[in-house]
Amino acid sequence: MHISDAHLDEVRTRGFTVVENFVEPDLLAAVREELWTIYPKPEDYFRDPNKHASLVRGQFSSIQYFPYPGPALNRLVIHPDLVDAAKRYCETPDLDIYKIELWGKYSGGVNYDQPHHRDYGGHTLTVPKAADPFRQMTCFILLSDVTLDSGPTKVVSTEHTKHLPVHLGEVEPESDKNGPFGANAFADVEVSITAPAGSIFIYHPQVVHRGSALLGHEVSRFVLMVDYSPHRKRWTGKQAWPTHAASPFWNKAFIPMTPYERTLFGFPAPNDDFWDRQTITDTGLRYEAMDMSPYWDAFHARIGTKAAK
Ligand SMILES: O=C(O)CCC(=O)C(=O)O
Ligand SMILES: [Fe+2]
Repeated sequence: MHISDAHLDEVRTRGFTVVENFVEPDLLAAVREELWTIYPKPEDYFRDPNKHASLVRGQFSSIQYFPYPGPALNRLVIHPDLVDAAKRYCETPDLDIYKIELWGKYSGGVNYDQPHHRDYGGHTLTVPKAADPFRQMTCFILLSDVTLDSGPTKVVSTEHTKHLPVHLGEVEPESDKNGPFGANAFADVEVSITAPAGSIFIYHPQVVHRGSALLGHEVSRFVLMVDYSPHRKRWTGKQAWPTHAASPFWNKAFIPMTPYERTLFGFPAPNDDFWDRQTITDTGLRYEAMDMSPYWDAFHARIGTKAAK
């Protein structure tokens, strides 16, 4: 579903927004089917949690990085409406996807409560620039219904935090149980992000928030986290895609993308002067099934020649 300008303005003015029904029902169903090739179905998990102890050893133990085994999750990270929203939020088509994580949480094992914190410490080497309207855009796509019982993210509107120095609040969420703001800070004003599966929660990495405990009996929560930013800020980022290109799923995820979608991962656009006869030929050998014609066409247009028939 299209993400309106009003929703993006909310991210700018109060730090976050929630758009329900963001993922179409068919795609959501396909994504959920794929989830069970990665995580145990909740009923299977709760039949014998000991069998899956590695998933709940720590808060972050179950996180899985892009790319994924099936096509639906891999498409969801570049959903056209998400890319469109990122273009409008960042006011440029020149974007990076700088983090993709899938996170399944199951109740009963680990306590997912976190202190209030800001995420930016792991998203930039500097501090966020207050005057920069083109911020990093961090998103949680909810893949299961999130209720008060199933560990909603708790968020604090920036109106309650804007007087606090920007450096305050950058912590590893697990490392300091009280957090930099003190115990129970913002308890009265935090908002629980409860929403049905298929919703998207968008915020930015300066926003104070926390993960919360899964309070219900035998409940679970699944989210896909996808973060976008304007390209070329070398001090920002989180994951280096060449590392993930070693995954057995990389080719399946990457080859079907359009040339523009590949640029979101740092791949050179067809008109980039990286491309010459050698690089187009050899990249085509590396990615055997990739259609290299857009790269050839742009190359020939650049040097003023016709493609060989
Ligand atoms: O899982 C959540 O709801 C939030 C987690 C979080 O804020 C974090 O790990 O930085
Ligand atoms: Fe966080």
